[in-house]
Amino acid sequence: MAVERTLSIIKPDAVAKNVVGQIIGRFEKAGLSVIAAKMVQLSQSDAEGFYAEHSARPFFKDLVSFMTSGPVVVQVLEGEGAVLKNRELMGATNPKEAEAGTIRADFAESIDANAVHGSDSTTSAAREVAYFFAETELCPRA
Ligand code: RTP
Ligand code: MG
Repeated sequence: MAVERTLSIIKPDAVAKNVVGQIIGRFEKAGLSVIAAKMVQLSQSDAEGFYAEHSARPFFKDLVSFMTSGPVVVQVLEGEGAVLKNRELMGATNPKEAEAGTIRADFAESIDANAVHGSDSTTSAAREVAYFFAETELCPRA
């Protein structure tokens, strides 16, 4: 399987719950490596630009409001099949539907406060990584 990069965000609810380390531990146990990381408070325009694909959706306002409600941890994860592997570790968008043992099943509260974001394709990952990090800020392992 090809080595990929994916953009992960630990959302404000999980930062507030103090489970950043536990979530990163799950990535590492699954063979993903953190190759860039920062904690940031997103502005409204940061969040709107990041989730631009959802701008016409009814939940967009709530999504932007939630993502700007507190600091987040933005990371680039690298590893074999990183995009799908991260999505599997995260679980379904709605924590009520997330498989047992996934990050959202264990740490998320609701479909809005759902603990983590992960790129949904290698194309999205390339855009999302570049949205937050300059190439010189990445420290590749592979
Ligand atoms: P994310 O982008 O945050 O990783 O989440 P996802 O791929 O699992 O879900 P996506 O469809 O991309 O939606 C982005 C975020 O919008 C909120 N959402 N609310 N009320 C709703 O029906 C609804 N649908 C999506 C969620 O917080 C989701 O994470
Ligand atoms: Mg998504």
